[in-house]
Amino acid sequence: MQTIEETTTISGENIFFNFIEVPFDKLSESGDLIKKIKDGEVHGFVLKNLFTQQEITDLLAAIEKPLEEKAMPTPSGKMFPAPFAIVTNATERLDAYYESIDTIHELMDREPIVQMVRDRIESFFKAVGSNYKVSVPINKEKGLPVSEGCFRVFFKDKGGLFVHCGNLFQKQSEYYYSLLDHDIDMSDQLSFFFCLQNTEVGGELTIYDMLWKDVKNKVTPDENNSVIADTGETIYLKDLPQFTVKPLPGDILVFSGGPIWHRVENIKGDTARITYGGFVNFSKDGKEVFYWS
Ligand SMILES: O=C(O)CCC(=O)C(=O)O
Repeated sequence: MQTIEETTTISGENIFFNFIEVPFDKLSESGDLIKKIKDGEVHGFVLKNLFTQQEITDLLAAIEKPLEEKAMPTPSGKMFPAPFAIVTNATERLDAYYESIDTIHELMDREPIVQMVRDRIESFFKAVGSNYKVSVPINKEKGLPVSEGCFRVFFKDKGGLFVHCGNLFQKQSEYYYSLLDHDIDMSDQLSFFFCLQNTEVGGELTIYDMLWKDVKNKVTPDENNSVIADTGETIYLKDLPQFTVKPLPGDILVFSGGPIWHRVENIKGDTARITYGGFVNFSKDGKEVFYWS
């Protein structure tokens, strides 16, 4: 049986998708959770305490200055390293993306706790899967792996992260995705992130009862109240069944963020919300797992 503390991250009157919480010591009994997400048996899971509170404290201390000095500003906060969204089909954008990746790798060389994030995420994907080969896709243009993850900071009253789904990101970043080597099955990518710091109020991840197969458009990329169904109908988010997920510091969430529309709620507390995450999918033969950001 789950304890009360362990059930507080997924909230709502009706949890209409199969989102579950997994205590860390039950991970090995839970089967191949990422395959279960891909197959639609599970839609998301929060693995509790992938990182200890001490590790999170040390990590926050180690990234404080780099986040101040090296992160890329975004409309609602900042990101480090720069996300793939900056890679439009201009060579200098790809160079900027790689400069930012170099910066975080230099930080990892200096700060073992930041390198630990990279190692832990890799072993996490090995442990949740069925002993897959786990790697980061190679960018064909550069012959180098792309970024393996990204710190995301959201500030108070900047709107959070506007409603989206991973499949929309793929459409918006077609060029970046076209440069990925390997036989990756890009359909319905998964999302992952772990929480380093929650804000006092707000910042939940809202999951909508709305799928890419029915809805593929918004009026503008930063529209945050409505989407446009394939029928042409405007759908208002306030009218949709929805629930929230708020992983606690140290917890990691993996979910079917490719097809399921979701958003990060506006940050209403003074403390910034900080996560680290990226995206995941399988090779076409289903034998390998790739993750990137
Ligand atoms: O890191 C976050 O909180 C944002 C997660 C998200 O929206 C996504 O993975 O698509």
